[in-house]
Amino acid sequence: MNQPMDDSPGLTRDPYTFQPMDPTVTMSPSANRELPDGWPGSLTVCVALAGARASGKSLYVAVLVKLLRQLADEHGVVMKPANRQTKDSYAVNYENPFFEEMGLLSSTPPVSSAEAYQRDPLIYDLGFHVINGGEQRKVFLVLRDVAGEDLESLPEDQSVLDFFQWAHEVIYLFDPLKVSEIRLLLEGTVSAESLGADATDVLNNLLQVIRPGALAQEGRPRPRLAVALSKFDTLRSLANSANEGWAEIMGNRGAAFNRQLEPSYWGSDPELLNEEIRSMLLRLDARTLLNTVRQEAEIYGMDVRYFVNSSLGSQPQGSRLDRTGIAPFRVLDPVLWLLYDAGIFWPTTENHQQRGEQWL
Ligand SMILES: Nc1nc2c(ncn2[C@@H]2O[C@H](COP(=O)(O)OP(=O)(O)OP(=O)(O)O)[C@@H](O)[C@H]2O)c(=O)[nH]1
Ligand SMILES: [Mg+2]
Repeated sequence: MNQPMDDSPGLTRDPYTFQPMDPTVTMSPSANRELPDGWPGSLTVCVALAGARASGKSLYVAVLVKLLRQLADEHGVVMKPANRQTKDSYAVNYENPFFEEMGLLSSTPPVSSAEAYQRDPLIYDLGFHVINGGEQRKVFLVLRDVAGEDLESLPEDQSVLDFFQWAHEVIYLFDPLKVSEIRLLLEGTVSAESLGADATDVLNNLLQVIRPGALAQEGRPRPRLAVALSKFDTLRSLANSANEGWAEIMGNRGAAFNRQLEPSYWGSDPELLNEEIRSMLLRLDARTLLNTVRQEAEIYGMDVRYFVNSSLGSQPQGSRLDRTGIAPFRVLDPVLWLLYDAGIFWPTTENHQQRGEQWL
C-alpha cells in the first residue's frame, strides 16, 4: 500500500501479542522488552502454527526457517534472527537436534510449564522490501510455535493463546491419519500409530480461541487460515499401494499435490492445489473437517486455503531421520500465500500492485 507511515496503523505489531502497537516506540508494550533494531515503522508479519500433538508443527518450523533463508538468498536479501533469543532458541530447540544430530524433536512443552520456550516467538529480519508497490519498509517475520497439548485441551487461562486472534495467518497442520474418516479408510495400508487428538476436535478448539464470529462482529480482521495436510509423504507412498483407488489418485503425476514447481505457489498453482485438496478431502470423506471450516470459519469471513506438505519427505526411521536426508515438499506455500500478497519475494518483476487481495 502506498501510504505514508503515520497513515498505516497496524503495520507494526507487538511480536509477543501480535497486536498493533505504536509504531514509534522501541519497547514491546506487553512484554516491556526491547524490540529488535529497526522495529519502529516496520511491517511485522505474524504467523502462528496450530495443530494436535505430533501433527508436525515444530519440524515444520525447523525446515521452514531454512527454506525461507534460501529463498531470501535467491532474492539477494539476508534473512537473519532479529535478536539473540531467536538465534539461541532456533539453534537449541530446532536446528541442533534436527539438522545436526539428525534426530526428531521433543514434544513442545505446554505453555504453563517453565520450559515453554515457545512463549518467546522466533523473530526474523527479512530486510527492506517494497510493500505492495509502495514504499520500502523493513519487514520482520514472527513465527509462533505452539504445544499441541495446549490446543488439545485448552489451558485454564485461555488468554495466553490470544495471539491467534491477531495473527495474519494461522497454519493449521493436521496428520491425515488423525482425521477419523481417513484413518478408517487407510487402515492396514499405512501405520496409524501416533499421538495426538482428532484433527476436527483440535480445529474446533482453535476456532474457539480465535472466535471468528466475535471478531467479525467487532469489525476486527480475521486471521487467514491455511489448512494443511502434513506428513504428506505418507499419503504419497500410497501411489505404490495395492489399494487400486489410492494408487490411482496418488499416482497422478500431473496433479498439483504431486509436484513442486519453481517458482513455488505461483500462477495457477495455488488455485489448482486448493481445489485438488478440497476434493481429496471430500474423497477421503473428511466431511466433518470441511464442514467445520465452512461453518465456523469461512462463514465469518476467514480466508481459508487448503495445502499439503511434508517437512521430511519420507517416514523417519524410529527416532532418527532417514539416512538419505530430508526432502521437504511444499513447506513454503502457506507463508508464500501471505508474503506474495504483500508484494514480498515475488518471482517476477511485474507490477506488484497487480497482485491479489491485500491483507495489510
Ligand atoms: N512421515 C512424516 N512424519 C513426520 C513429518 N513431520 C513430522 N513427522 C512425525 O511427527 C512427529 C512429531 O513432529 P513434531 O514436529 O515434533 O510435532 P508437533 O506438532 O510439534 O508436536 P507437539 O510439539 O507435541 O505439539 C515427528 O517426530 C515425526 O515422527 C513428515 O513430514 N513426514
Ligand atoms: Mg512441537
